[in-house]
Amino acid sequence: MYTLLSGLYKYMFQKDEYCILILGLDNAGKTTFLEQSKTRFNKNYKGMSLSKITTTVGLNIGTVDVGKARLMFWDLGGQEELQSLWDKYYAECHGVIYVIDSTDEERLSESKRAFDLPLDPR
Ligand SMILES: Nc1nc2c(ncn2[C@@H]2O[C@H](COP(=O)(O)OP(=O)(O)O)[C@@H](O)[C@H]2O)c(=O)[nH]1
Ligand SMILES: [Mg+2]
Repeated sequence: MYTLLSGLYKYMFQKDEYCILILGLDNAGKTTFLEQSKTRFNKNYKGMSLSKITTTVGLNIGTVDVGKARLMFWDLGGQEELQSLWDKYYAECHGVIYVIDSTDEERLSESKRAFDLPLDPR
């Protein structure tokens, strides 16, 4: 009976969890995207003022509930020395969002290189 009830409870209330990586160069707008998503989808979340977002050091994790799914966003630092860590996270994640600052034309090629990086044979 317990198994039946706990199974029913899980079916009704437990959310499927998915991990989504947010990648891109530093200053591309990754943390801003995450804050905007949290503000939009989490009812009681009072988003931090966009002007207060500073450079992400290490990993910034945010959770967003959409319907029956719980999305865990991993906002990774985009600085060059951190880019080599990106592929360590691929095995753990279900999806990747790659953020590009389309107004920063000077860094578009750098962004492409970083995007291609994990595909390089080592
Ligand atoms: N105008 C404008 N500024 C943005 C946008 N997204 C991010 N920014 C600004 O770009 C800077 C870097 O954003 P941030 O989210 O910290 O980038 P991250 O390093 O990729 O996490 C911040 O000053 C943001 O306010 C956008 O869509 N439009
Ligand atoms: Mg950031």
